[in-house]
Amino acid sequence: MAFWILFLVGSLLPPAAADPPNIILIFADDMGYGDLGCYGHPTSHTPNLDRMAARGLRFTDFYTNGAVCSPSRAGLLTGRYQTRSGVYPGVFYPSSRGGLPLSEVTIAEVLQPRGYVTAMVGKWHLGLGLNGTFLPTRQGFQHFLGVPYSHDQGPCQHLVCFPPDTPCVGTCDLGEALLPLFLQEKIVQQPVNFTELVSLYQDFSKVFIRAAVHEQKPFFLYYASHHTHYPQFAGARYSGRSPRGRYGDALLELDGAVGELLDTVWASGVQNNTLVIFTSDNGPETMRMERGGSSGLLKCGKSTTYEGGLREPAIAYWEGRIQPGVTAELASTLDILPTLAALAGAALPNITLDGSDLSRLLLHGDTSPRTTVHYYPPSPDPERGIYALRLGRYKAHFYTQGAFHSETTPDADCHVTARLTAHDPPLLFDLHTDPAENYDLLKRGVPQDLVPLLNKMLQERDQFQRSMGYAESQTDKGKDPVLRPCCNPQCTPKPSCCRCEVGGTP
Ligand code: CSN
Ligand code: MG
Repeated sequence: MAFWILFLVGSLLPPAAADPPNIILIFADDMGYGDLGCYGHPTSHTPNLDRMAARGLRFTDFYTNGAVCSPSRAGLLTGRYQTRSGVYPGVFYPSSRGGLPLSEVTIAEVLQPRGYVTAMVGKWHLGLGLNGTFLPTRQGFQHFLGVPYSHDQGPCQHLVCFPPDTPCVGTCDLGEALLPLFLQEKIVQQPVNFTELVSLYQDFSKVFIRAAVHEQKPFFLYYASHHTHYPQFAGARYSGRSPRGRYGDALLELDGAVGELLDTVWASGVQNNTLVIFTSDNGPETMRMERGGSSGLLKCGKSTTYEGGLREPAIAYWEGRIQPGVTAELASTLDILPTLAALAGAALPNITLDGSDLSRLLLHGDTSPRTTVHYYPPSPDPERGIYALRLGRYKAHFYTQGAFHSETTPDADCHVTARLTAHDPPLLFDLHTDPAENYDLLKRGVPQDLVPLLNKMLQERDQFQRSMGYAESQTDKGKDPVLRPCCNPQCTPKPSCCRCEVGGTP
């Protein structure tokens, strides 16, 4: 009886702004729409993410703003298109001069003034710079343990990968520094030991959560996993455990990590005041064949503007606050910053934002304020602008292009040999009846009844392009070998002497 009274009173409480919720934002790497058990993969084992989906809200139509890593992460953390922040074209490299400009305002910087403690663990990929100029510690994260870029951006045959004690498959980027692990702004391990990396991340995350709860401060944890980017790896606990092979084991390790984060939240008693969001940065690298991800029924993958490049699995879980279910409402990584700001009662930065507040969708099942999705290729330019536009259920492609990352599947449209092609009239798909983008509605010309829709889409595209300001490119600022991270800066010959064994581990 008392339980039910408390439950009723609890459900009548005012929105969370009065009591800022804890936030755990989990970002997977190169995971496709079809990779999770709860999105239909037959041999992926993802019990924890599936449980989170069953107890939370699972999105069918959730998008990222970038078809590759750095632009996607810039969009997630700033709520702004990569074109506005300058995180284009392509991605950052270990010795890139640029980074996410410090003038950009990240979610961590939005939440800190509301009293949040902030931490990031995992893959950053928004720049390193001279003396760590662009590290997360300079972008609002009080605590950081992780790697500043992709784990294939170094000679990966030196990494201990999978199964434990065997070198990684492939060579990755030879000539770059051995992969460094940073604690705050200091390298504590080089190269990274992948058999232990996730357990280090778990210890760090749990200590952070428990300390914040103990201090009675709201926390923001950005957990950016290296899984399931190539090369695949997993610790002893998960190696050889999945029927899906090496990709499956890496995914299983990520799923186990999610389970441990949720267990820590429950064990700390803050489950009713903690929002957990899970999604991924971009579609799968099908070029890796069975070691890459899957976009399921969607067309193509990473680096393309087909659905497989940008539509992602996404789950929002908040025990007792978000009604469990599945939603087909439109949502984007760009919406996360304004949504979290609203839930936390934090002020928005005084700059152009590209996202919408989805808090009423999450908490009350309202329709999404988002009606459009703009699809940028990895190398946007103001001449062409967006390659595709989604308006409601319809998607128009103004340009299509295959990509190296989307090689090897039977669909030739995805391959690098599918050159940049302009479409006028655009290709038009009804994503409700045809989510796989198989049947172009304008294949035989423009039917009369679709003229108003087409005009509306062209108008929306023009309006969007006019509103877009292109910042100076940060990824095109070139590289400087001096910027390559080295734990042992005085050593020679570089970069091979940059090697620090255990002892320095956190
Ligand atoms: S990404 O993957 O960082 O997850 O997007 O590891 O686009 O040239 C992408 N790229 C290395 C990568 C290079 C990556 C590129
Ligand atoms: Mg990625």
